[in-house]
Amino acid sequence: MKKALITGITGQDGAYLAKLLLEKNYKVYGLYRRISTPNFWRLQSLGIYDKINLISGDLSDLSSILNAFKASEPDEVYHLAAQSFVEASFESPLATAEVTGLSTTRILEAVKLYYRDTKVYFAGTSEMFGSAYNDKALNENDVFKPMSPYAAAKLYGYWISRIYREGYGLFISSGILFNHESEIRGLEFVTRKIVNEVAKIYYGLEKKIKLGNINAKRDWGYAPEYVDAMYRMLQADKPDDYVIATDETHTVEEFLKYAFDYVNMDYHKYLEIDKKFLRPLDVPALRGDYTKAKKELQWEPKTKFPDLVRLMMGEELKRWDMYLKGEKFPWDVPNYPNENNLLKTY
Ligand code: NDP
Ligand code: GDR
Repeated sequence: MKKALITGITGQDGAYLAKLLLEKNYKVYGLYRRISTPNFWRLQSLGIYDKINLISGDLSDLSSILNAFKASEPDEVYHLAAQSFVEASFESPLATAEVTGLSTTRILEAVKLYYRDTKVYFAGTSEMFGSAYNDKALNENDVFKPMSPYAAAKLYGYWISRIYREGYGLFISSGILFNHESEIRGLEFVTRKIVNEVAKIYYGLEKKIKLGNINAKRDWGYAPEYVDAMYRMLQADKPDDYVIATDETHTVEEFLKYAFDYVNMDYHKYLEIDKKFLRPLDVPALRGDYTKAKKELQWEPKTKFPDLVRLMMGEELKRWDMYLKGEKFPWDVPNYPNENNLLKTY
């Protein structure tokens, strides 16, 4: 039985990846950080919470990482944990550099020093391209021109991963993943924010939706398909970097329109532009060329933009309908780590 260690197990991708690896009969270990309100709702809502071996620790703490390696002895490490919200990186640039950037080196040092046969996936991002997009879909050879502390930190992680791969001969692959969304996406990201607000407006619980730059264009895919690409990268014969995307780009305004269309409402009546949601710098447009992943990993996206909006809207309306009937949201269910799946590392 193969063993995988996932950092960021409580996040969107961590949860979907854990599910995928369990289906492939892996023993799955997850590094999570202790926070005042436990955050295992995604693992619970996917029905896999009791099947994960949880290890408590923080990415900024080298001991946590070494302990997680020791407790799991992993064949594969999927390094997904990060301060992943671009906007927050302008508010906390140093913490972002530490967690999103430098922590990657902690993971790589653990591999270089003690676990040289362990394969590593690094979660790179289309944000690293920043302002490089010029109407041509971006591929692995395009230049990086990051536009946020988050993107700069990820670019550091990307390059240090390449340096350890080439310098020390380690199996380290980076995905350059474009935006991917789902029903369990964090509420602060614009797609989930939109479907959540539209559902509330539909049920009469809210009157307006406030957004920032609605002209920004993104290449939005469906998260469960993207974690499959991560898995494929670590099954390949050799480590490499891959763009994972849909090769389509849409504005935030289009996403908003499709979401309101789903409930037969006109978005113009509810939209308010609020400067509070503008960033000091914002990547204007992104579109990715996944040709290499298609050729070498036999990976391609399946869910198209309108279906993505439909999937997310459908689930969001269901949740608010449950709420109105007095039932709890998935994330309101208390879910403390229990003795059965919590590993002690000391
Ligand atoms: P999420 O924000 O949903 O999850 C981030 C995870 O990192 C959470 O589990 C979070 O824990 C954990 N984490 C944050 N800080 C620390 C820390 N100091 N120590 C330990 N764990 C920590 O992100 P996604 O699942 O959407 O993304 C996964 C990765 O892929 C991230 O690195 C992201 O930057 C990158 N990425 C995402 C894309 C997307 O569109 N989703 C596109 C390209 C790259 P907690 O739950 O406690 O907050
Ligand atoms: P992004 O995602 O920054 O692309 O990073 P986000 O959904 O936050 O923003 C997308 C675009 O929408 C614009 N926008 C708003 N964004 C938010 N969050 N809230 C708003 O109210 C709003 N109004 C307009 C933003 O300005 C931006 O242009 C995501 C994260 O998952 C990263 O971790 C990942 O690396 C990249 O995708 C690829």
